[in-house]
Amino acid sequence: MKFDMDMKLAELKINGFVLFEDLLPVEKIDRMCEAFMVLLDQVRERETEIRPLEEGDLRSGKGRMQWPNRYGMYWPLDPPLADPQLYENPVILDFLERYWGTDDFYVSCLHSNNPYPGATWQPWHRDTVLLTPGIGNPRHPHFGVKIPLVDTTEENGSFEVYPGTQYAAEADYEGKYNDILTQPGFATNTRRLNLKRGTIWVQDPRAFHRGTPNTSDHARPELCICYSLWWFKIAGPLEIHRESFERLSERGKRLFKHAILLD
Ligand SMILES: O=C(O)CCC(=O)C(=O)O
Repeated sequence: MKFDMDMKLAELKINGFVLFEDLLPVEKIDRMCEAFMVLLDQVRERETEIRPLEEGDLRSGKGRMQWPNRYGMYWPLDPPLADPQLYENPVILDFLERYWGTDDFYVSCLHSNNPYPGATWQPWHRDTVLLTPGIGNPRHPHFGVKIPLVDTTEENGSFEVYPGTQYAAEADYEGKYNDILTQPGFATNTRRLNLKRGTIWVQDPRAFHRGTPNTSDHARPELCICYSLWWFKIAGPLEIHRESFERLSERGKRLFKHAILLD
């Protein structure tokens, strides 16, 4: 599969997100979705109240309700999700290497965002603190690589992003973006990411975004693999099973070098 990488880099730098369509076979995604939904449904049955942190065992679903009918879950690097086409995808690794100018980066989370029917609007937010107040930093050290497990639509709660806002760096606005953007008459220019499964997309976590209502009859599961430059640390744990680590390629082992190994 050929992509114009210079153009893709420009899209990420200018828009704060970039899509790589038809990167994964749909049949593979469907198999992953089936296995993933078993865990996610267990989390949904168990977690009936909003919680601040994911709870539970990776093998039976480590997750939480984060917003009404919207669940976050860490996923295990076990078959069929332990697939190098996800975490060691040559197109995505090549892309990140070009963006950062180094291959010294690692996987810092295996998480997922999953609105079920009944999920409502999230507030506009960014997923990171402002590292450089007053300066739109041209190189962010951390990205979310996202893999929708179903086609995402206006009905099932496709992701909404406000392109270009990754460079907004006004310290006084930080934490107040939802209030600012939802004022009557405030001019916005936003985009819904209605995606075919098989797409992998890269999200600059600084760009303003929000989850949208799921009015369909099915969940909208989406995997997130975080990649961080060697010096950047995030708060959440990255846990994988020791046998999953041992099955990894040399590159895979370098990518997961900071993972906590569970016996
Ligand atoms: O995946 C989505 O629809 C939005 C998720 C999100 O932005 C979040 O939970 O912080």
